[in-house]
Amino acid sequence: MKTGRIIKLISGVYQVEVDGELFDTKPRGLFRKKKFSPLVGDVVDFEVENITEGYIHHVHERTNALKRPPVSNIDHLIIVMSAVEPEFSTQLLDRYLVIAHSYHLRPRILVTKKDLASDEKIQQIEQILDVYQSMGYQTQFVSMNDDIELICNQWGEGLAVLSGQSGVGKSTLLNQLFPDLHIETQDISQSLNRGRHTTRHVELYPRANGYIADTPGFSSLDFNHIQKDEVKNYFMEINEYGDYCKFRNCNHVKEPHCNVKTELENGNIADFRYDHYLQLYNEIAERKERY
Ligand SMILES: Nc1nc2c(ncn2[C@@H]2O[C@H](COP(=O)(O)OP(=O)(O)O)[C@@H](O)[C@H]2O)c(=O)[nH]1
Ligand SMILES: [Mg+2]
Ligand SMILES: [Zn+2]
Repeated sequence: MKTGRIIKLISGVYQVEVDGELFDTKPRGLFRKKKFSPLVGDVVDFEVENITEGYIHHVHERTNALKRPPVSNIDHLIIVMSAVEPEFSTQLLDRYLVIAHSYHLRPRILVTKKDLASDEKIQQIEQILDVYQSMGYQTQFVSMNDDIELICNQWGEGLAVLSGQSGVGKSTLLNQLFPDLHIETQDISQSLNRGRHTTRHVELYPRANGYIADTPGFSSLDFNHIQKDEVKNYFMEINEYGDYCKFRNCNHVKEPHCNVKTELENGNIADFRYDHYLQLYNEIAERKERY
């Protein structure tokens, strides 16, 4: 028996890496009966059949698992946003952050295409990133010609997953790290009109201190698993200031003696953050009424 990590799935075959060696493995029939499927990212025990093949017997307990994209045991979720093309949006960023926190992932923020942004735009984004840093997020603002390896080494050990809208430069980043891969990148015009046919497979690539994965991102920014009363927990500063509200279950909307409202007035919570919180809270509250 050997133990390794699933790095990709192609037509029912799980490729498992063990210290640089690759094995094509299949789950035993038992898994199919239990309707349990291994995920890319899983650590598995498998029985070696021959020099390159094997059967998966056991999947180790996961620290986390995403359905879309299907990947498990993520150590660093890198939310990739571009400065321009597509335009940087704190609204979109906040939605990615909420999803990440809802899966108990601690995200980092990486902004690309600094080289394409005007000085004014750069300054504006840097100010916004300061706001996120003050909440405790690690942020990076990069250009194509920066030392990507250095940037990626700051992420620490383990599996780093790049997630973000299409066209922000995820594949470009991977190509810079692994010039031999020739991962397909897209023109902006193409990526924005992308059909539903695009394969959404996840693949892990080894990096200096772990793995890195390119993913299509959380495909639909789906909030169905989140209840309206949970949203406040996924805005880090609102969550912290909310501890001092009069009511423990305060949603910081119209409740009296709300500390979040006080801190908003004092300028300790950015207006745009509170606005995005309220928007999402209301969207989810309305969604519930339809049931
Ligand atoms: N100028 C510039 N272009 C970039 C940068 N990063 C990505 N691009 C371009 O943006 C387009 C989309 O990139 P791609 O890697 O396919 O994005 P993905 O959909 O996130 O994988 C491509 O045409 C890239 O060449 C960058 O930092 N600077
Ligand atoms: Mg891509
Ligand atoms: Zn409150």
